[in-house]
Amino acid sequence: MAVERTLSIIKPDATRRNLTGKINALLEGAGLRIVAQRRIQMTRTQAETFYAVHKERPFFGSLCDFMTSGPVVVQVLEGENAVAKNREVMGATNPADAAPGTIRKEFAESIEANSAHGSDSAENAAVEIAYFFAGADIVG
Ligand code: RTP
Ligand code: MG
Repeated sequence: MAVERTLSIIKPDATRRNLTGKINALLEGAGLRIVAQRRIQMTRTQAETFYAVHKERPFFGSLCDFMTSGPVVVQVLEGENAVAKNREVMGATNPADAAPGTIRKEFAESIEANSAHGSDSAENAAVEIAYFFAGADIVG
């Protein structure tokens, strides 16, 4: 498997509880390299555009409220099989279903306030990375 990049977001529930470092330690411990990182306050438009794939879902409005409720840390992770590896480290969407040692099992508050986002395919990763980062801001 070639070296890949994926987009990760540390969500507002986690930044609020000062968990950025602990989450980064789990990511780095899994062999993922943080090759770009920025703390931002997402605008409503940014959240709605980023999660547009979910716009017909009943939780869409609440999800956009949550994602704009405080700062997030957007980051590009690099490594072998990075998309799948990041999702493995994050654990299941619902923390009740997440495996021990995963970010969501250790830190998530609920199915919505679940501490981390990770791209779900290499194709979506490329789109999501370009949404937040210019090429020159990623230093591998
Ligand atoms: P993500 O996109 O954030 O990495 O999460 P995911 O792939 O594991 O889950 P996805 O189905 O893409 O859902 C995106 C985010 O929406 C919130 N959600 N709320 N209330 C609900 O039933 C519900 N379901 C999903 C979560 O914040 C989820 O991560
Ligand atoms: Mg998703």
